[in-house]
Amino acid sequence: MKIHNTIQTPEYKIDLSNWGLSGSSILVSEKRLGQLKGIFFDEESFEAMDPEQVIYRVQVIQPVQEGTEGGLFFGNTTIMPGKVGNEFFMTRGHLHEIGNRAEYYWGIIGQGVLISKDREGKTWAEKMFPGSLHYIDGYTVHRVANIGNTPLKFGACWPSDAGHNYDGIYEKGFTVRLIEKEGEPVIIE
Ligand code: M6P
Ligand code: ZN
Repeated sequence: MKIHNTIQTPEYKIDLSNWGLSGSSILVSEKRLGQLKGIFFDEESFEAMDPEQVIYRVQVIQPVQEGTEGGLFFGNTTIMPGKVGNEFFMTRGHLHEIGNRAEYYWGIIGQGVLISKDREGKTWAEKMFPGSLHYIDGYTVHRVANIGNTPLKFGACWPSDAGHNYDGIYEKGFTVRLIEKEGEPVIIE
């Protein structure tokens, strides 16, 4: 609440040791393995795993309603360490519903890789680590994999009208995957 001419306590806080968020309207969600069907390549290994296993958690501050033009959302995602077959746990990945909307990601805890794909179908990847900062241009599919043995936490800030489009992930898929080969993360087509 805004009270005229007073110095107030801010509505939201970040715990700077782990970027955990607190405040009035923070949404928390969890993605379990069973909700990520069709995302991982090795379906046999997928079926053999516990579908209730939590793969990642998301915290988001939504000061305005989703879809509001001009607002900003601020959040973080924690991906557990692990693999399905030899493919690292990762977010589902998405495009923005309003294609030209961009986003920032940054590494907070752990080791990861941001995998991107642009409109022309060109794919590339960037290392994520505490302090890494990533500008994700509009019209770019983005997904993050945890390549370490500990949880990976990354921050995100994006326009409140960007929206999430997951269709492209299933239709055409990512043309690249991040797997472990001889103990090292590698990208395969
Ligand atoms: C980041 C942001 C969110 C996104 C979340 C999980 O926190 O980009 O918008 O929802 O990661 O990613 P996804 O929706 O692809 O599973
Ligand atoms: Zn996004």
